[in-house]
Amino acid sequence: MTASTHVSSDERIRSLEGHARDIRRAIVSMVHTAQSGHCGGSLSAADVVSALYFDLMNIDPSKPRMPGRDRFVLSKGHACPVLYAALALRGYFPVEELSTLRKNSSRLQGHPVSTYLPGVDATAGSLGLGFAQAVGMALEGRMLKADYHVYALLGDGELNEGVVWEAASTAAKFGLEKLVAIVDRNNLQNDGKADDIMPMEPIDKKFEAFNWRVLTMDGHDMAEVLATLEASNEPTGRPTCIIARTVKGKGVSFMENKREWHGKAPSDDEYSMACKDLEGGCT
Ligand SMILES: Cc1ncc(C[n+]2csc(CCOP(=O)(O)OP(=O)(O)O)c2C)c(N)n1
Ligand SMILES: [Mg+2]
Repeated sequence: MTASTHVSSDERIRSLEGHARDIRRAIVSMVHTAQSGHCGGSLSAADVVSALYFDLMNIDPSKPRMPGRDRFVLSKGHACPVLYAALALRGYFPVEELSTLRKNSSRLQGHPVSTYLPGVDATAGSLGLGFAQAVGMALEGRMLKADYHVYALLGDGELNEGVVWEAASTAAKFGLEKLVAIVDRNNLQNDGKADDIMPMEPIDKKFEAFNWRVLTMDGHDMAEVLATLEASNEPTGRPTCIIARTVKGKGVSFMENKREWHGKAPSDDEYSMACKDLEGGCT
């Protein structure tokens, strides 16, 4: 990481690692039940989402629209299993409802819809547009002199979208220092390696050239995740981009770094194998 704050206690870290494991189990379980959905990019984001929802964000599941709450925008909306899992486990809605993923009339559609489910701050799925909404939320916060932070999680393939860079310019122009963009740098998108489809490096230099502060972290090292997210809240007059180095499919050995697990559901046998990998079994 390129900035440091205090070192978190072991207890705090172990607890968040436990929540991340629960989130991963719920992801694989709901996609298996639905026989449809996105495991890879959900699993790569589980540690970051655990740290935000179970520690850092100022939120209250009993008041999902609390005006001063921190906002989380899952701009890579296809990875909604990670968001649904975190929201259910955090108490926004019953965990049993996770089994309705992608079913007709369910509140848990294949991409998140803010008017359907408490806790979903932005409707997203068309890549790039969630991030633009996050910039708008942070601009509103600045105009209202509010204290809340806006965290937007983007995929590395998502960075191909031109609107990302329009939104990044806007955020820098208005000095949106409470905006934190987290890039899930898992090196894959749906059709192959992110850098083969459209090379985006140097991502850090690109954001810096757009007048953002840039931090980097190992997105699966909870101590580093916590310290970097905390550092992102230091006021600098500029928005912050965190590049999280991650592994697509993290936690399920046969899904890790495999393009085909971008949007595929596990069979019954594969589900059993995944449960063995995810210590403690699946529900
Ligand atoms: C505007 C737009 N174009 C194309 C798609 C189809 N699509 C869904 S996921 C995806 C790949 C995303 O890759 P990445 O951002 O790296 O996500 P992750 O690896 O975290 O799953 C694409 C192209 C989309 N959802 N929106
Ligand atoms: Mg990716």
